[in-house]
Amino acid sequence: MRQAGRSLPEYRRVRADVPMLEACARPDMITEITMQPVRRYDVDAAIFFSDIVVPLKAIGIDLDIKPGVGPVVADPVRDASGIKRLREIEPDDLPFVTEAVGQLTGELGDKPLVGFAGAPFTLASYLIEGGPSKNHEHTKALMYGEPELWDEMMRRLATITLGFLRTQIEAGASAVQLFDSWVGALSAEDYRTSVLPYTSWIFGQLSEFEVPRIHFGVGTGELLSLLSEAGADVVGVDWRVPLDKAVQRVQPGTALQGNLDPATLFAPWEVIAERTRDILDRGRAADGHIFNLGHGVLPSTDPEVLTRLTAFVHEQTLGRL
Ligand code: 1CP
Repeated sequence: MRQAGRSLPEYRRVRADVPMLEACARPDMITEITMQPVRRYDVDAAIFFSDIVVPLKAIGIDLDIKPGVGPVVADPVRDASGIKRLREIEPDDLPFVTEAVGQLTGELGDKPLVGFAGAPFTLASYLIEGGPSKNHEHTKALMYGEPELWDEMMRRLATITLGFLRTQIEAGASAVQLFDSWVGALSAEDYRTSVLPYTSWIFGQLSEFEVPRIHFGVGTGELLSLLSEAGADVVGVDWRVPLDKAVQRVQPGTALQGNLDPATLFAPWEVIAERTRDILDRGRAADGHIFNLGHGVLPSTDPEVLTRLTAFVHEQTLGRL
C-alpha cells in the first residue's frame, strides 16, 4: 500500500523539494523513505519506496506523478502504435532499484523487504485513461471492443511487471506484492477472460524464486476466489469482506492480508482497538494472516495512531507467534 509517505512529517521534509518520480530514482532517498515507517512504527516488514508507474517511466513512457492527483500520462495509450512502445524491461533500466534494494537488505537485517509492482490491468487503466479514473471507461472500451489489442497490451504489461518484480527479487527483496488496485471495477466473468490469464502467467513465472507472493485489489469481494486462483500465496482483502468469510473464497492453504479500513484510524481509539481485535480473531480462520490496512494510509492520518495500532497488534499477537 502507499503508506510510508504522506502522513509522516519526516517524509514530507525529505520530499519537500524533490518531485515524486525523482525521489523514486535516487537510491539514498529510496532507502531513507523506506526506512522511515520501520523506524517510527516498528512494523514487521518494510515496503520498498517506489511506485507502480516507475517501470513505465523507465521504458520511456512520458508520465509524471502529480501531487494530490497521482500518475498522469502525457499521451494516453489507446492504439497499436502506443502499445508497441511498451517494451520489455532491460537489465540497465532500473539500476537505482537494484542499488536501493541492496542498501536496504543490509540495513533491515532480518526484517523482510516487500517489493511490489502494479498488475497489468491497473497499469493499463493509467495508460489508457491518462490518469486516475473512476469508471475506467476507455479501458473497458478497448478491452471489450478490441480484444486483440487488449491481449497484446496485457501481454506486454505482464512482461514489464515481471521485469520490475524480478529486478527487486534478484537484488534481495524477501516477498513481492502485486497491486491490482482497480480490478474491482470488473465482473468476475470479465476478470476471468481479460485479466486472469496475464496475472496468473506472472505468478507462474515468479514461482521459481520461492518468495511469498501477495495479490491485492480493492473492492474485490466477488473476485477473491479468482485472485487466489491466479496463484498467490497471500490474498489481500479490503475492509468490505470479513476475513472469516474471505477465507471461504480463497484456495486452501492461502494466507490472507488485511483488513482494517484506513478511515477507521480517524475514529476514537476504543473503536480502532475493537475493530483490530475483531480482525485478528477472524484472521485465525485463515492459513496465515498478515495484519494490515485494507488500503493505503490516508494522508491526514495521525502518525501517533499508527504507532499505537502497531504496538497493539504486537501485544495482541505476541503469545501466538
Ligand atoms: O508509501 C510507500 O512508501 C510505499 C510505496 C508505494 C506503493 C506500494 C507508493 C508510493 N505507491 C505504491 C503503489 C501504488 N501507486 C498503487 C498500488 C497500491 C494502492 O492501491 O495504493 C497505486 C494504485 C499507485 C498509483 C498512485 N501513485 C496513486 C493513486 C492515484 C489514484 O489513481 O487514485 C498516487 C496518489 C500515487 C503517488 C504516490 N505513490 C507513492 C506515494 C508515497 C505517493 C504519494 C506521493 C506524494 O504526494 O507524496
